[in-house]
Amino acid sequence: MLIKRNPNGIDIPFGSEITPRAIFESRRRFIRQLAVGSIAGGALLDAFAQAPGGQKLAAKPNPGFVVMDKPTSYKDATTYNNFYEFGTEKDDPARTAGSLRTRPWTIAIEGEVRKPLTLDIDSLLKLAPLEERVYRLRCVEGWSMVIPWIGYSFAEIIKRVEPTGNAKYVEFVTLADRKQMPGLRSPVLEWPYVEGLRLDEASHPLTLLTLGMYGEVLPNQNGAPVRIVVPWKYGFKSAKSIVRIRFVKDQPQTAWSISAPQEYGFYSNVNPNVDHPRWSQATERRIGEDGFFTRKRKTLMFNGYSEVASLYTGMDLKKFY
Ligand SMILES: Nc1nc2c(c(=O)[nH]1)N[C@H]1C(S)=C(S)[C@@H](COP(=O)(O)O)O[C@H]1N2
Ligand SMILES: [Mo]
Repeated sequence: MLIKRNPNGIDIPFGSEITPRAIFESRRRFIRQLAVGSIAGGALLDAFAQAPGGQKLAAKPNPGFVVMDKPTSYKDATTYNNFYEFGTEKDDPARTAGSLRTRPWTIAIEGEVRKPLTLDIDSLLKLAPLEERVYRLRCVEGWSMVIPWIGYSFAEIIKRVEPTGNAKYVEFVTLADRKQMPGLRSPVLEWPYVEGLRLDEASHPLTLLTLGMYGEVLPNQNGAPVRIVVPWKYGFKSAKSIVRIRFVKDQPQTAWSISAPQEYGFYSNVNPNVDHPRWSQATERRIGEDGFFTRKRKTLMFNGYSEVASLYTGMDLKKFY
């Protein structure tokens, strides 16, 4: 992965200052509106305004899973993407992912489970109540976004398939179809794109089985019709357009760690104190904040999701990067 530095890169420290009252107040208003479910009247309005009438997807806002940062605009979130199956430039997926057929779509959930499941997308949509959650997404390249996702905890799936005692990890496998995905012609990664989590990470309530964003079904370039979102890890752990989920005994070989094991570890927790071998991870550029006085934000430990820290007690996070 290449890193592009903000050409305006004026470093203004963020996060250490006292939050200005006006911002604080508007954040509180935002939370209150989420809590009462009047999402269209909230601060998300800006972000939603540009959504071009994709298929609507109703979901109940879950105020327990909402970051207070202003959501990224729909336009930025759908035109600045990493989805190498559709090309390696940020604007490639928006241009080329129209060829992805998202229906019919089945997802097989198998491996070390008592009750394997093969579900079509409609069954997946009905498996558990859909929630709206606003998460930060931090790419390993040094930029971030804030996205209102729709889905439910992956734990809902785990509950239903009943993992056996041998299940220690979960592997997520993306579709790999040369007819639909022009990027597969390039050997930039080994296909299919595979990602993985430890079973306890996959079971954490933050881990979101994701079916929509901004009030609609997922756009193709964002991983339609179903992806995973793991907000405390670098974005590449959040595999898109998943066709197979396997519960396994051994730690999965993942696409990025096969391509560059010294650079992309299995864990890949967001961590400002562990630099990528080729760049610092201490700060990030929030997409959409590109004014002359752009302020670089401080990257937060676990991307701000400190509740996951107990998953890693006793582990050296420099070693298990
Ligand atoms: N199948 C697949 N999933 C993927 C990728 C990819 O190339 N292929 N890129 C990852 C990376 S590097 C990031 S940062 C996020 C970007 O998600 P977004 O485009 O929805 O913001 O998707 C992740 N999931
Ligand atoms: Mo990324």
